[in-house]
Amino acid sequence: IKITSVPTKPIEGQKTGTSGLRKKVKVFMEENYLSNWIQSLFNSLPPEDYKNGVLVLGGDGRYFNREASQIIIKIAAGNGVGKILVGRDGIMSTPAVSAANGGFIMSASHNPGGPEYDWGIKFNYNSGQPAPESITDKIYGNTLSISEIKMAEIPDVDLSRTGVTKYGNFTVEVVDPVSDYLELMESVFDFRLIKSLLARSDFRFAFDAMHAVTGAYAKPIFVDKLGASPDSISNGVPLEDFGHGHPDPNLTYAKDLVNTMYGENGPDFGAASDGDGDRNMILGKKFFVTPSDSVAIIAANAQEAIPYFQGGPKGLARSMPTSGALDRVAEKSGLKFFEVPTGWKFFGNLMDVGKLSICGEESFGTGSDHIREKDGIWAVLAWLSIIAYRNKDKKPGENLVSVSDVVKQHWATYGRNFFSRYDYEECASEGANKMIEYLRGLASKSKAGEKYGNYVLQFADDFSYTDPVDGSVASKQGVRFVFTDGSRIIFRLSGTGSAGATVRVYIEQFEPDASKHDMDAQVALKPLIDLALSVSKLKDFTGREKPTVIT
Ligand code: VG1
Ligand code: CO
Repeated sequence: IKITSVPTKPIEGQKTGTSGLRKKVKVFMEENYLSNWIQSLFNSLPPEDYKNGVLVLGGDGRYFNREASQIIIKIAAGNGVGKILVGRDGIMSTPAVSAANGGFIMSASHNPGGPEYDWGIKFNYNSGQPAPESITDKIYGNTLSISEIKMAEIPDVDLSRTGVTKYGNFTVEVVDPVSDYLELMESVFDFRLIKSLLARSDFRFAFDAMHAVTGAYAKPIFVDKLGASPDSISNGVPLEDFGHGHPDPNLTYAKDLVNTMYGENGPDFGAASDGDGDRNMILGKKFFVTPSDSVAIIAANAQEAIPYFQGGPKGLARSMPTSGALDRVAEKSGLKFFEVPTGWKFFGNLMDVGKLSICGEESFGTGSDHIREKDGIWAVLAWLSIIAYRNKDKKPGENLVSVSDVVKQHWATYGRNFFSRYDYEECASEGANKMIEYLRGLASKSKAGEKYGNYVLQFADDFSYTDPVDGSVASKQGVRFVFTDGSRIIFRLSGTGSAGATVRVYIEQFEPDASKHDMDAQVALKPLIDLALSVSKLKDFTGREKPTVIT
């Protein structure tokens, strides 16, 4: 094939955040913006990593993915990649790309899409894990010195039909995005067990794909394979603008599902996933499972309910701001436990060396070492497995063990970690940065034993993590104030936004007393939330009275 060298100039600001590069789509559509980043990526990898190799290309179906697919394919061919595996119509979820050993994912995840909104790209490599900072830093460096893009002169590839097309030494294969992933799920879970639950007339299931990528997976997996009724799937067709929605599965943005689950005579089990299919929200009848509880409960029940874990999980891990519910499971079952910075890329190394099986983040991310990304559908199947296992001997007419029963029993055994996150989206960057600097200063001067309202400080710091496998250090990962009763308040800035700064405040308090477990989290945490707001002077720094999203 003929390769053209396209001259280009560096473009500012192409630094990847917590999970890939994210900007307004208009920015990505500017001349050479996407091409520069893709070429810089190839410039950052040793040629033997990709020359004549296979890369996967997936995406969540958002606006601009069609054009972007063609650009990425041509640059990959221009740099000597041997083969590109593309999901039909450019659709393949983040977990499915990770399962296929990695490549590119065209998605800004939970950020909205469409001509006025966001676009993004993630790069996963080796065992399918998100590129570590050592690589993303190199890519950023190369975006500042790039001068040419290597483009193969091939026609646009028809992505609407599966099949193989060859251009000289370069091959494009358009694949069904579901089949391999479904096979993996069948090897992890007992599908017959789940099927028996979904077949019951006294159990109703609801899944909201939010017009995002899991729309392509929900019908083949839940309906065709597992026998759920077709009308249990809502918003099941991926759309370029997610039907004007914000594909973020939480109590604010997954409103329709929340209303259904909290309405009269609602389903027994509800779930939703985000833009690229790596997040999940789990709901019971009039009941919300916090993601921090969800991962702890999956970990505590995995061995009996999920065949993949029949030898017991190897180790457990969570991101730093995620509640300590998982810590208690690890402690009780004597499992190795790790606390890593926010973002899935920190789990992969631990999995690769066999120290970690189940992990999660408070941000609706749950997963295991079956792949190297968080996995929304996996989490739903894990919960269905737990509910199915608990009810497998129940006769028709007997009361089923519900989602809320499972959670409440867990709290009774382990205690409850009340948890909430306040997000202040699109704040002015200057004020937000100043607030974090102020808190950093405060934390470094603070001493154990100091009084903060009714709380006594155990320690305060800016979280830093040394990877036990490769020794790499990630610093400035969030300012935390940890009190002697285990309560925590944590502050960090989001690394996934496309405009201004998003301040995240995480609040957690442990409650061993079962008589208090039914309290509303917002009520139970009120004193600690007030303390967090006053300690940080958040109102003064950001001018914000109220958070944009509470989870
Ligand atoms: C957020 C979450 C983080 C998650 C990341 C990617 O990052 O807090 O836990 O891993 O999004 O999620 P930040 O920096 O905005 O807080 V997603 O579904 O890309 O893919
Ligand atoms: Co996502």
